[in-house]
Amino acid sequence: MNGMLHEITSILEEKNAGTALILCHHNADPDAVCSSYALSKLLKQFKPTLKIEVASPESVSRVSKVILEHLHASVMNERPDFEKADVIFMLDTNTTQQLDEWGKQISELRLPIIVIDHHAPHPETRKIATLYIYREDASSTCEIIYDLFREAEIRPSKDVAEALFLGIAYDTKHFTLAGASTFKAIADLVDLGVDVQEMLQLLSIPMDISERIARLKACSRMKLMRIYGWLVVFSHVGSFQASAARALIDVGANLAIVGSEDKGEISISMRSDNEFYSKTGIHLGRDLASRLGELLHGMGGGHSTSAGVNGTGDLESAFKYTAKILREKLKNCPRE
Ligand SMILES: [Mn+2]
Repeated sequence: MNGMLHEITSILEEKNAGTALILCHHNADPDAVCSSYALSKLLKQFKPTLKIEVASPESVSRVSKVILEHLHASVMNERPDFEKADVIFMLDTNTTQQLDEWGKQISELRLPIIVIDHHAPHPETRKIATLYIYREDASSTCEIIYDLFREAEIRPSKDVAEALFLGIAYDTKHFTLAGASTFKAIADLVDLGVDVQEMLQLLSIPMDISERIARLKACSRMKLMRIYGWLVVFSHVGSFQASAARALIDVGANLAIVGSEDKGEISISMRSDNEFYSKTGIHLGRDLASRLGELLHGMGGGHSTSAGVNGTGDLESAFKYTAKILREKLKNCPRE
């Protein structure tokens, strides 16, 4: 991972870049907006004249809005002027589908695309990327950006340290998923003046009514299957699929698959508990989401216990196919 920053700055120099565009996935979460914020500050250190715009299709998430207000920063939601950009960054985003229609547009441009991410790389994204900075062991994209600061031997300002802290805290579910390298980074960030309690307070905004309703509906519509002893649940909601899937895991499922279908467009979120992953070895991103993505003529990917799929078709067939894959895979690892 040495020299990652050098590779980025070489591309900027080679293109004599005047304008850089940083894109994050739709409904951008704190890791996406905070890593974009920190990266833009880092790039400015190398080239103060560089114009940088951060954009995300649709809106950023509710908690991201609170954070942006705290940082006095903004993320554009209108389509950026791709034609004026010299280089495009994709942060915390492993498929172009997560950029909605912008994804197709940027893959048709002949611009260098630099991807910085901690989700399992998607082959299509690899194809369009000029440079792909990926670390699966990183807790978050913010942790990768923090490493870029260290590589540059640049001390992050307090606001950048706060942003990096927030992205890491969010993606590690308040550090329950953090490993040793993450805690070391956090200790450094605290030394830079981050007030931990103040930052955690920013992240804990009450859930809004529509998300609560989506979670409750997901529970009431849930279909429970026992596959070789594993509790697998399927459900559907119009929005907040990821939140609903998390809720179903909290309720007691080993694996939760929650979809939405709108005029043939399908989007599915899946979550599993740690026991499911450690005992079955089923990696949701690689073993389920990407296969389902192919079936739905779309894309799927993600982490071991958290993944998503976008595509076209009908939800019922998608769920049937998922159950079929699971029956094949779980045959050899029943739950005692
Ligand atoms: Mn992330």
